[in-house]
Amino acid sequence: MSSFALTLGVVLQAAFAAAPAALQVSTAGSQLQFDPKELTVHAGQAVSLTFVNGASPDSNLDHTWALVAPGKAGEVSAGSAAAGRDQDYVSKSPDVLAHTHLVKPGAHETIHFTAPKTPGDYPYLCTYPAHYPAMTGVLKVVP
Ligand SMILES: [Cu+2]
Repeated sequence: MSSFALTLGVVLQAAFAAAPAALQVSTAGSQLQFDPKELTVHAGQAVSLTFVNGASPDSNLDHTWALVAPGKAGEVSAGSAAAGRDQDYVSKSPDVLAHTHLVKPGAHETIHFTAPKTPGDYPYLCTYPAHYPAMTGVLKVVP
């Protein structure tokens, strides 16, 4: 390979790594489930994530989407229930890495955050009281 092609390859790779990830996750209709239950991003990548509450508008099923540190989903769920509706049922714990507000049925919210710099499996959950552990998934952060 010529050094030009090699250089071009490195430049393109860097450009793709820097491109923001546009992710979408919704509820599985009115079920207490996320769809999909697995998402993948690169470590340190800029992410824009749209969470759609696909529950029937007359269901009263408010939801959140929150990304948390590995192993902390249960703890964050409990802390979020204690946080109450005034805080959108989202714990202020530093283990919460990114989150939406409380999203009403039929509504959606787009949030922007930087993916964790350390590769690994990061849980996401709905922090509304008692929706965890049903409403959970994994953000796979890859190098
Ligand atoms: Cu929920």
